[in-house]
Amino acid sequence: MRTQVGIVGAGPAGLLLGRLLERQGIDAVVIERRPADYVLSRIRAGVLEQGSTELIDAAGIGGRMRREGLVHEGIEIAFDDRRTRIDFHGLIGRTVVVYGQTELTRDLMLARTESGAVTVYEAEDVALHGIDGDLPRITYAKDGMAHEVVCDFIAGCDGSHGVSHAMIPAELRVTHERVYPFGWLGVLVDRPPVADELIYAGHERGFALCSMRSATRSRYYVQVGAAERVEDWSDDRFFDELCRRLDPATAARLQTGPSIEKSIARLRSFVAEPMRHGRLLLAGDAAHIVPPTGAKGLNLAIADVAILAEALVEHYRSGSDRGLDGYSERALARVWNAERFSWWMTSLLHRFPGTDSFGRRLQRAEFDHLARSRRAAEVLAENYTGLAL
Ligand code: RFL
Ligand code: PHB
Repeated sequence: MRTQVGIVGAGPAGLLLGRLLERQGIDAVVIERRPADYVLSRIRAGVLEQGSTELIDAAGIGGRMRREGLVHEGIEIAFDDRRTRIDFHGLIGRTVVVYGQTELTRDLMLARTESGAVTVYEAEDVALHGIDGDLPRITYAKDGMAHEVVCDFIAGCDGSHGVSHAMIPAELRVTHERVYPFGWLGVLVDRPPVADELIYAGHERGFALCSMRSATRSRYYVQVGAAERVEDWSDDRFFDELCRRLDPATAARLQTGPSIEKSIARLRSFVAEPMRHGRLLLAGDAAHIVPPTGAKGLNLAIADVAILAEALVEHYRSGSDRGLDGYSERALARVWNAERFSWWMTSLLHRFPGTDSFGRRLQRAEFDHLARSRRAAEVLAENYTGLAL
C-alpha cells in the first residue's frame, strides 16, 4: 500500500490527525494494533479545553459534542473543610466542555468509515523502517499475511506503550520522568453526578475527584497507593472512601450504584525530546505523559496534531519544511507548560507518603492563596481552560 502519511495508532491523536489531513486532501492510512471496540472500551479523559472544541468543530466532527457535551464555566476545589469555586467564565471568559474521550473517538471512527478512509485494526507486529530516508515504511501482519505501507512521513501516535518513540536513536533522545508514589482508582456509574461542576478535593486521606460523562453518568476517582489492586476495591469500599474525602453535604447527596467500569491509573510525568527524527513525527502520549489532575493528556494530544497537520499541509502545498522543522520545538513549548501545570495541581491536592506537617501546611497555604487571590485563580483558569491553539 502507498500513502502520504502513515499513522500508527487509532487513539484520539492518530484519528484526529487523519481527519485534519483528509480535509486538506492529504491521504493517510491508520494502523492500529487493537480491535476498534477495544479502543472504545478504554475509559479515559473527560474534559476538553475550549481550543480543543474549536479544533474539533473545524475538523467537521463537532456536531454530537456540541449537542451532548456539557459546557462547564468553572470547577470547585476543596481542601480539608474549605472550598472555593474557580469561575473560569467570570474570570477570563473561557469555558471547557465535558465530553468523554470515548465519544470523541467514536465520532472520529465514524467519520473515517463514512469517508472511506482506510483504518487497519488488529495489526500485529507493527514495525517502522527507513525513517532516515525519503520513503519510510510501516510493516505489520494481519490474518497471517505480511503487509507493508510505504509513506512520505510516519506519524507515531501509538501512545506510551507503542513502538514509535523507541525509533528515535538513543543518543539523540533525552527523556525526563517523574513517577508519583500513587495512582487513581476510577469508577464509572450510571447515576446523576453529585454536583453540576467537577469537584477536586485535597483531603488528609488523599485526593478525590467527582467528575461526570453526562447528566446521568458519573465518573469518580480516589487516590490510592501505588501497589493497590482493583480486585481489592468493592464498590462499597470505593464509595465509603470517596465519601470520607468529601464535605458532609456533598457526601450526603452522592448517589451510588453498581460500577460499570473500575480501573487504576498510575500517575506519571514523562517527556521524550525531540518529537521528530527524520521522517518520523511523534504526537500525543507517544511523546509525553501528564498526571490526569490538570485534565491535559487528551488536550495535549489534540494540540500536537493541530500543529503537525498544519506543518504537513505546508509541506504538501508549498514545499516548505519550515513547519516540520519547527514542529518539535513548537509542540514541546506547549507540552512543558502542561507538564508544569499538571505537576503543580497534582502537588497541591495529593497526599504524598512521608509528607510532614510542614508539607501539608504549604499545600493549605497554596489553597488559601488560590481562594483569596483573583490573580491566582485567573492563572489556574487560564491553564485549565487552555492557551489558544
Ligand atoms: P492513546 O489513546 O493511548 O492511543 C494510542 C493508540 O495506539 C495504539 N497502539 C498501537 N497501534 C499500532 N501499533 C502499535 N505497536 C501500537 N501500540 C499502541 C493503542 O492501542 C491506542 O489505540 O494515545 P493518544 O492518541 O496520544 O491520546 C492520548 C490520550 O489517550 C491520553 O493522553 C489521555 O487519555 C490520558 N489519560 C487521561 N487524560 C486526561 O486528561 N484525563 C484522564 O482522566 C485520563 N485518564 C489517561 C487516563 C490515560 C490512561 N492510560 C494511558 C493508561 C487513564 C488511563 C488509564
Ligand atoms: C474525567 O472525567 O475522567 C476526568 C476529569 C478531570 C480530570 C481527570 C479526569 O482532571
